Amino acid sequence: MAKLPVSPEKIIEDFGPHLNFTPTEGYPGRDEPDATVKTHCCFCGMQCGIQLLVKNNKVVGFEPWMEFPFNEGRLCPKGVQRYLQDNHPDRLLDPLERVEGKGFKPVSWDTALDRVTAEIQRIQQAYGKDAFSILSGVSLTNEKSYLMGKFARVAVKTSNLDYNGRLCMVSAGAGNKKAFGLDRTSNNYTDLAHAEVIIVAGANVSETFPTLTYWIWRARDNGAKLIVVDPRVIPLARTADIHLPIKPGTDSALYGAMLKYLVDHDMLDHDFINNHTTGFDETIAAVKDYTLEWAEQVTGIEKEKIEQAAAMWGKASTSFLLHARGIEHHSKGVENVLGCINLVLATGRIGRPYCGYGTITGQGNGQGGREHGHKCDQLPGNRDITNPEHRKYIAGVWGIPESELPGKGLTAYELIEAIHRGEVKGLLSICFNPLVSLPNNNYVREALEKLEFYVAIDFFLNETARHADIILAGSLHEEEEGTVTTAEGRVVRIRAAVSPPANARTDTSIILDLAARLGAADKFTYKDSEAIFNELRIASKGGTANYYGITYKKIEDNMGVFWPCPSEDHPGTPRLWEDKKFATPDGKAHFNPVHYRDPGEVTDEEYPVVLTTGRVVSQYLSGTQTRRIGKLVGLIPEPLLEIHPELAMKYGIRQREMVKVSTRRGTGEFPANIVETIRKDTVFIPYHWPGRKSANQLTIGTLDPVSKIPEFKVCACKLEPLGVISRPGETTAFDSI
Ligand SMILES: Nc1nc2c(c(=O)[nH]1)N[C@H]1C(S)=C(S)[C@@H](COP(=O)(O)OP(=O)(O)OC[C@H]3O[C@@H](n4cnc5c(=O)[nH]c(N)nc54)[C@H](O)[C@@H]3O)O[C@H]1N2
Ligand SMILES: Nc1nc2c(c(=O)[nH]1)N[C@H]1C(S)=C(S)[C@@H](COP(=O)(O)OP(=O)(O)OC[C@H]3O[C@@H](n4cnc5c(=O)[nH]c(N)nc54)[C@H](O)[C@@H]3O)O[C@H]1N2
Ligand code: SF4
Ligand SMILES: [Mo]
Repeated sequence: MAKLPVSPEKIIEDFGPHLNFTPTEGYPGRDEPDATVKTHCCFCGMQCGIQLLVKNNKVVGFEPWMEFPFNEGRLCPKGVQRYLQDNHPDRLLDPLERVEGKGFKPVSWDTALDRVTAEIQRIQQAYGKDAFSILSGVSLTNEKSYLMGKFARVAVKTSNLDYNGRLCMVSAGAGNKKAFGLDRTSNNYTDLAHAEVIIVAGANVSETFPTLTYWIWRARDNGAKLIVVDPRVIPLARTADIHLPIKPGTDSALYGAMLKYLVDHDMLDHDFINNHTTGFDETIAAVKDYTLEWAEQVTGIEKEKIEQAAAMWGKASTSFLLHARGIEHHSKGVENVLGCINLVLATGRIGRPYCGYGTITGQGNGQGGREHGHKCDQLPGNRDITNPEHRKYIAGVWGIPESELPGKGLTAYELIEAIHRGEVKGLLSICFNPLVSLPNNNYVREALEKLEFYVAIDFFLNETARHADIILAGSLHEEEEGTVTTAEGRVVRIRAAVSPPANARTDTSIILDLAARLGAADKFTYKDSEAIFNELRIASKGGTANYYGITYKKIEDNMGVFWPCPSEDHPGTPRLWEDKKFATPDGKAHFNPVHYRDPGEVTDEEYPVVLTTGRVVSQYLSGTQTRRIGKLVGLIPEPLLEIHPELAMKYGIRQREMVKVSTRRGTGEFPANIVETIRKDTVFIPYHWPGRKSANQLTIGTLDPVSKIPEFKVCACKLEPLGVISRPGETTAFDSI
């Protein structure tokens, strides 16, 4: 049975070499590169600066970019291997067409794009404009995100466009807009270094944002106290002052009880509450019965620990509260987020140096991509598609009558439901692998089989694209110019280090070509990515996510610019609300009452164990990219079922024994990893694998009523040992779906 490593040395042993990468002169045997290109990692929202080494139009290696202010050269295991996805033998080099029963054959771009155009037109003529849908993704740059929003509304003229951020940041986005009127982390991460108390709730920072750990360690060096809320003793929790091992799905009870403690002990910033907020009285009324005893019973955390955490938070003079998907992937994700924000507002620790709050954005361009219009309810600048003023402004920028701008469409999982109902008949996906990433994926597969036409744009043949009629060979991050916005809100430059190989094309040129074929050429006349960005600047002007003052040159000169940046002479805004003028209509920050309620599915006699899902350090999302990089596969070749020794003993499960895990949606088989670092009533499975290794065979499609995020973090399961010990390597990471 695995022992709990406790010493900081152990953590450094586990993750240190990757966190403190030392620049090298070059690799033995590597030719002198033709060029060194300063750009950013293609993976998570940290968007670490990196230099790619280029030889003969191929990325052949990397060097740290020591000057980039956030990561100062540090990279994680994915960052140091990311260059290996370039030149991969699986790279799509031609458009492909399905040959029924025989797989795919390469076709010319004209054949592929003509077929896509004809199918969009056929489906829309037969069933209406909204019968053709689009799913997009936020590994795409700001330029491409903006382009997809405009393409859907102006060229395809459908309201049914949504994106993979719907599985990621939307609960935080909705909570942030309700409370602050604006959706961005309040301070840049260097402010963490001087916070007295840091709460990290539902974020496995050491594995999912490894380079951010550095700033938490800086704070620890300066004496900061650390509180971690997670059902598992994640690496960050091993050295925390307080670890709150919460029962999945009960966060809002914890934050409610902590708020009541602050009120009962008058640990409040009355001046801030009175002058800069609304809704305090209703909010404390909602938690009046949330005693420590009640919270202990609901959350499974000892009441003394809750009390200690509340007191530690209440006494601090500076603090940072960070959360990620652990509290957001819930049918009450927005309520959990609001519960955290209430703690921040009650103590008035926002809009000041070293006092911050924020969700840690997940995907590479999760921040910028959620601002510029490929959400079904949103227009660029984080405008609202149902607001007449916002519609009028964007219709003006796009040169169409407002009446022609489609309205609000369906969210990602609701689109799958609409396909089942026969209302949606066609799909274009770009940068999204829903068959692996959406919950209840047997149901998703059935939907894909019902589509009359499906086209995917990707550089690898992902599991969903295997169901496509046409696949368009698109481009990698390092093959197009553009910008992304980091989790801090810093807009940075992505450089085209190389051009797409063989007959692959840039995503942008594919979309522009399709727009022209659909008869909208005059609305899509950009000569390059910078021209798209310059239109985005105008479209975002006056919105809450205001990029108007940001130019490519300004980004390059400053290694990034923080939005909001309303004019070209404005320096950008690393720290928000220092003037205490929040972005809400009344200029105040809003408390929101949160009443505790249960998750969508709770355990019972038949399904007695809580199942939660998430990530491991070496794999990224649906794994399309990282399951193709040998060294990353080698680190963690397959998903393991994390289970506590007592629970394992109850079922007679042995280390590495295959365990059948069943829920009301499906069944999977996973080798057990018996660890003391997880609650005794909960099991954890990472979700990066497809087919019978997929955690999403098991998860539930319950959605948050406001954000429509799926409840990936909690459902009920049962366990059955299969009597077979798994030997790593016997099963492959590419089992098809
Ligand atoms: N290595 C790696 N890094 C990544 C990614 C990746 O795929 N791989 N993806 C990126 C993206 S898009 C995202 S969104 C982020 C996600 O980053 P995180 O949110 O940090 O990742 P997860 O593993 O999904 O979940 C975080 C933690 O939530 C805990 N948890 C589960 N249920 C609950 C609950 O009910 N309450 C609380 N408080 N905690 C709970 C889990 O035990 C887990 O440790 O990571 C980004 N970085
Ligand atoms: N059970 C469970 N499920 C989850 C989660 C969980 O915690 N648990 N987390 C959810 C979260 S937070 C997220 S963000 C989603 C992510 O889910 P997805 O968005 O489906 O995951 P990706 O692997 O990013 O899929 C993106 C696809 O885009 C392609 N791609 C990447 N960059 C580009 C590009 O620049 N151009 C083009 N054309 N294609 C590109 C990749 O090759 C890949 O095939 O998964 C969600 N699903
Ligand atoms: S922390 Fe994120 S952005 Fe930085 S190297 Fe790792 S995956 Fe890339
Ligand atoms: Mo995400």
